[in-house]
Amino acid sequence: MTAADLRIEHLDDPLGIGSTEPRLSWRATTGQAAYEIEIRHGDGDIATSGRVDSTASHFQSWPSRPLASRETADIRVRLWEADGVGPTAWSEPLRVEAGLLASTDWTADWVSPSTAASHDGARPAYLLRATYDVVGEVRLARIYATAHGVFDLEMNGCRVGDDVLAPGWSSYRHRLRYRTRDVTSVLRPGRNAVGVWLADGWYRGRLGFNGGLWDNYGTDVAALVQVEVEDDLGRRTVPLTWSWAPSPITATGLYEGESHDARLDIAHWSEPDFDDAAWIPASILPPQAATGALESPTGPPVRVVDVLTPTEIVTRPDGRILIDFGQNIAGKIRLGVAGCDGTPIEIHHAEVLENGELATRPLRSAASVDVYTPRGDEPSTWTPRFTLHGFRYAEVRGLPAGGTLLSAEGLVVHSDMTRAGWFSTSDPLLDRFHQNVVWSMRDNFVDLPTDCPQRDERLGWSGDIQVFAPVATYLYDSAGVLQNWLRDLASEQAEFGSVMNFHPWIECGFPGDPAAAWGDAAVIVPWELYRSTGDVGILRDQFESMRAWVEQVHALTGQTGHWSTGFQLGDWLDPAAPPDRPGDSRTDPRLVATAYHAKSARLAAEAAHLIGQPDAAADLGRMAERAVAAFREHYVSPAGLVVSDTVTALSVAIIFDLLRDDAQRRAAGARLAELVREGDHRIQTGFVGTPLVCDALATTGHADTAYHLLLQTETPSWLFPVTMGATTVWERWDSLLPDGSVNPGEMTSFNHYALGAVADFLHRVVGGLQLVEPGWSRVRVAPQPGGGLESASTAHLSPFGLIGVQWRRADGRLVVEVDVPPGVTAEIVLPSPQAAPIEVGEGVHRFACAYRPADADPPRPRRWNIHNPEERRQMIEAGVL
Ligand code: RAM
Repeated sequence: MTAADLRIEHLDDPLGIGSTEPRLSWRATTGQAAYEIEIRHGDGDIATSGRVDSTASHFQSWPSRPLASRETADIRVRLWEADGVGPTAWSEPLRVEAGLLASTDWTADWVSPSTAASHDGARPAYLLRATYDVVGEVRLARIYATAHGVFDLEMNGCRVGDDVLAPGWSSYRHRLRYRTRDVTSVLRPGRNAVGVWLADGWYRGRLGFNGGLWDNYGTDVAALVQVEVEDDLGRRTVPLTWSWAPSPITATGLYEGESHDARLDIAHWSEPDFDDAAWIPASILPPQAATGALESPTGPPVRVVDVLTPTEIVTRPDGRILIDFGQNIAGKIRLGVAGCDGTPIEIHHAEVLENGELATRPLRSAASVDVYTPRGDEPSTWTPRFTLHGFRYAEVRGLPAGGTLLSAEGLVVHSDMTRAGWFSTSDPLLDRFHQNVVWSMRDNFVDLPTDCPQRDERLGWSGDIQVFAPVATYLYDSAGVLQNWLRDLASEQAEFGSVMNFHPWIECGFPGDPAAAWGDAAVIVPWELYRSTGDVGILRDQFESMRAWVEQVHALTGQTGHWSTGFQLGDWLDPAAPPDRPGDSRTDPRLVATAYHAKSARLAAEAAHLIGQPDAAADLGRMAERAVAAFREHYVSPAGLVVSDTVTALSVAIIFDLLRDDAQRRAAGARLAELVREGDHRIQTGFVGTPLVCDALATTGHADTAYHLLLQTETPSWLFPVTMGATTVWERWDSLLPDGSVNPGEMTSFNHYALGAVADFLHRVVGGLQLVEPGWSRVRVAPQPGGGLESASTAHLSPFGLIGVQWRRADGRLVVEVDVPPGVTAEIVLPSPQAAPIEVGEGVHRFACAYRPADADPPRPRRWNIHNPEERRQMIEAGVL
């Protein structure tokens, strides 16, 4: 037995951390009864926790003095087993190093090549360079860097780090993240050079819809780069004098795309002996131009995490080359060309084709066109540096006669999170749907959780992540990314006096009014993070924000609990709403608002209780009671019918536990099943009802109806897009209409994760893996097979290790296999009335029970599955394709 996978906070990178007393986690490879943590400080000081009799192995407090800025420490852990065996050998040490923790640690200047720019289109990127001397041997070198804009670093001609679009997007008025890099091995005795590529990015580039806004955070682009070395003169910050020059990137914007003229490339520009006599001195920004607090990141950087090769390349008669990457991604293309003559080559992007051409209308004003001008005819490879597109197809235009496309790759770009959740079944359509959910999450976790990655939007919409959070935390270790976003939410909530409908907030014409389901992200996202990680610290950090939101809504209800006035987004994108009025749902938005108020007040009360604030818990608890009473008074009939009489209204009442008793629940469940059947098992819900309906059916005894809805392939349904060739989750149920044309709505994305929130049902009910104790120390394995599925499996990489469940049907029996890591207890509840619940611990366990599918309805005719080669062939034969 050992302590493995030592970790601090929610970080994968222990260099440049932002906390002085980071909490420690590890995984015990067998049962742990006690532990000891040892901290060996860089100056030789050693502290230990002593033996602590505890099975806890996550977020344990720092047992030593606080770290100072730049200080290193080696952490080791050893364990004792339950029967007194121990201590084990010490774990491998984890070296942590603090970043710059106080604003006074920053002595470098903010330097800028451009303090104002015109608004007539995407602006260029700039190069900045400086040199410095190192005396004697270099023992250590660090760069601490960030920017107003987006930046890449170079040192002595080498790229430093592999992050993309650093420092990412945060609410820069409040918080700006910096990165710490170890450059010890890059430095040489004598003269060294540091270089920066710098462009507008989110800071100064165009953001938002309705034409968007420029200069959102300032009119400048600037870099803050502090280089510290330890050489024969000791540890010191080297003085840097910066100059700048225009870069070969003549225009670049996140929405617009990037233009790079390789004839303007400057060889060796970040090397020490480069002649920069013609470069222009950079301006030094006055101290008041600096943005909000400089912070170390809470999560991983954005990187190129995958490289796709095309599934098809077609050259058209007019010379345009259409490339299909077979997968809708957030990213960029990497091209290899040769035989060119200095003519610009354009690369256009789109998520789908319409009549064989790129469908670019859904991009709205995000042109997404890159332009690469090679130097000449020698082979060259290029990828844009500071832009990002949401695309599956790219079209290369303008390759000159004699030019050759040597290669084309799709670079997948997003926050480099660890994968943590898997799901598959015997049904290829359902599996492809789940893969689409995973892809939509990846494509929309480019530093912050966004609605979409392609059009002139890509904003941190709170409602979308609120409904998707349980899936996001299951599929990936997304705590670091979401913690960062929640800090922005809390800062801006304090600034504006309300949770906004997206964060970071920009004023591009959308109402900033509080709206249910969107503002409730302030409570529900931290709550879901707490559940998935077991980290009460997240609740502690976010509690003021959680409470402020609930109190704000309580005041809006006039202390009645009934939220009946003001702006609401309601059950957004109900399929019954006309394409140009996505908020016109069948469900009363006041019902949705009151239900969410009850849910958030209850969760906030529980959070208050968990962090030891009993008075706040009592207050919030009273608000919750009032909201529940108001919901019942206004929307629930004594017999259990729910006003609006819609799928969403009933689902909300059942899942948010707003009904009075079992009789009401039974009646609501029966009515819900009836509505779903009357609706021909097609979707009747928007953002609010969609994540809930299957659960609401299953928990009231209508799992068969849930399966029919889940496996429906006619539109609107989850699987209709799959049959149409979708590789991500669409914003609308029919973003592509059945005839293959693009939905006329001006808001038509092919990559929104919100409606994929039903994947939570797939993991918990179809796969059968349910979290019982926050942090996964206790789970319930309770698969509910159905829908004709022969088998299903799901797995989650919990803080204790991988938990897996798989089941299959065989000869009238159901066989369930469960994989339980040390530290986790699993209750097994087989879907058979005879089977009593069983409790198991670590190990691989196998169970079986008699099982006959209860599904009485005849199997439904299905649409073609474009992903299945055989069905694809049949489609071609039938003239469908
Ligand atoms: C759209 C977004 C998002 C949704 C809002 C209300 O513009 O794409 O998905 O949350 O509207």
